[in-house]
Amino acid sequence: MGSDGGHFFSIPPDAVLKGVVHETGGGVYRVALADGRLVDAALRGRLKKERRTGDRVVIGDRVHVDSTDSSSFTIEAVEPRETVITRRGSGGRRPKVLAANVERMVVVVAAARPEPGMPQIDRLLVIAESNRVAPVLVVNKVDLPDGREAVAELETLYRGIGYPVYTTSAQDGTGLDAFRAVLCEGSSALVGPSGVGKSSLLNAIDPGLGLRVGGLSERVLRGRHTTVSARLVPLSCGGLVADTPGFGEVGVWGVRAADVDQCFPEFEALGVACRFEDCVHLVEPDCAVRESVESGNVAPSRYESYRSLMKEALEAEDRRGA
Ligand SMILES: Nc1nc2c(ncn2[C@@H]2O[C@H](COP(=O)(O)OP(=O)(O)O)[C@@H](O)[C@H]2O)c(=O)[nH]1
Ligand SMILES: [Mg+2]
Ligand SMILES: [Zn+2]
Repeated sequence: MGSDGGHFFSIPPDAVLKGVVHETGGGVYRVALADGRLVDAALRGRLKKERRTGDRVVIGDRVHVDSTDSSSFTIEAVEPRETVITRRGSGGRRPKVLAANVERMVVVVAAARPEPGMPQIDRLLVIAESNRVAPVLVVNKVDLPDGREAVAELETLYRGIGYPVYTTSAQDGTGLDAFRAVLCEGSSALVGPSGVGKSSLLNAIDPGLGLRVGGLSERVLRGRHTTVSARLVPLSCGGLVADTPGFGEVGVWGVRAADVDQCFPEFEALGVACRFEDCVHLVEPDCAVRESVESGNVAPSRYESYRSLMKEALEAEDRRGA
């Protein structure tokens, strides 16, 4: 299951400044130092090498910074990560770590415009489950009358499984107090398709942020800083929110076929009841999961998501000859 496989660098004794990476892009790392300063740092050579082999320094990383003079900073070491959010990179052969040390993943969809897609929600929830980051579902734009059915359906399905579901409208303020309380606690990664209102929600919760809404993304509008990949936005209430782009094609990384069912909590509850202990719930006789789909206790959309992820995991294992 998702782990970052020994991400540890020895810490030199003369590195005195500690901080958290808030923004990355173009080889520059913006670090919020423990003393309150926000500085731009470069990577020490051997970390650069690590970076080329795919294990990048990402937002949320806790780093040790050395300062040769008061205006030039170098990241000397990265502390072991408590959590990572990893997805499959483009091409599908490599993992892409989006953020480190984030406590929860907030999956944001819209009640309508754009219409919510359950396969996409399920994939994002599986990314959270497999990385052991607490999942939260937000259904925004509940002010839209054409989204009413979808809101009821999503609430019933995902609350039934046990996920926390928040219904919000950045437009009329519905549900914002409850959602604010979530974001103000610790650190969260906000993920979901573009246009669902992620920036609008952050602005509504913290008007001081002034994030761009609609159309062009922050990244495009910031012109020459187009390589900015992600950033951590500090809220005035104390929470940290990772604004992560690149969740268009949602690929899951690092879940073995035999473990996919562990990312579906409602199957886990039934798992012991299958006839075979190693049942993967596809064609086996006396499978409690398939029987629960038949009897209506497991949603067909969830089982479809499971089958689709199983297919991908099995194909990936075939490619690697596992
Ligand atoms: N009706 C309605 N529109 C919203 C709501 N939240 C955002 N929008 C609109 O949806 C569009 C996309 O919003 P944006 O915050 O940029 O979405 P993002 O791409 O997820 O960051 C904008 O036109 C917003 O004005 C909402 O709660 N209700
Ligand atoms: Mg946005
Ligand atoms: Zn089974």
